[in-house]
Amino acid sequence: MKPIILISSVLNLKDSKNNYLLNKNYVDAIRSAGGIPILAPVTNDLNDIKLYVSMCDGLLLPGGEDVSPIILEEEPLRGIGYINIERDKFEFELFNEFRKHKKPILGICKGCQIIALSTGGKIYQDIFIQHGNTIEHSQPEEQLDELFHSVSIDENSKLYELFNSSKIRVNSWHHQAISSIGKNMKVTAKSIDGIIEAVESLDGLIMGIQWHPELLFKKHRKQLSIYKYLINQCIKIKKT
Ligand SMILES: [Mn+2]
Repeated sequence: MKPIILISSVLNLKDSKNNYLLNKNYVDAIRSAGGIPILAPVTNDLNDIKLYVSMCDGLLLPGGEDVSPIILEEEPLRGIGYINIERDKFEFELFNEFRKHKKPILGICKGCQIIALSTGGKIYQDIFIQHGNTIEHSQPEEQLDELFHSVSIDENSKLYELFNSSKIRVNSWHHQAISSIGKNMKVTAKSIDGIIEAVESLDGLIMGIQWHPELLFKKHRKQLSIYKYLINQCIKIKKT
């Protein structure tokens, strides 16, 4: 049976019509990689979250709003975008439950930062203010299916095994990033300015990617290997 992948889904804060929101490309990528996507709306009910986790084989934490400065215990910096603390809390609980049951997790963009914070790492609220000298990490939104900046990949990583290359080009649409990684995690890719662009857990069950492979894979097929990795890990876990 195909692995069932839970994807968190949130209210669209930009409209007042109470629509839930998830970019179709996440669903397309999970399906193309061989999984069944299930969209889960934000809840703070821990029992419901446990049920979700028991129903699903793996977790996809998608991109989204900025992490709340309340979660970070910091003051908001200039340029902060939409925040959604209910979503942040939901995704932390999802992460904890999936992790507790050793079920695979893929975090994209904001999801990558949720992974860092969930494992005891830290993030920059704004790389352009806090990191100093960076290259451009914000492509025009309508060009996110195009490759943009390069990243160097650690040869001792699952990510390297997927691309079989120590340097690839990726797209980029973020102003936050991981500043320090958490326990049992390692950095697997960086851009030339030192911004962390990918992480994975030492046990290989968690992968965090700062770029958006789901927006690239239709033109750049190799990028689907990141989603295939999640699905293959789920298949492997189910067999044991
Ligand atoms: Mn970037």
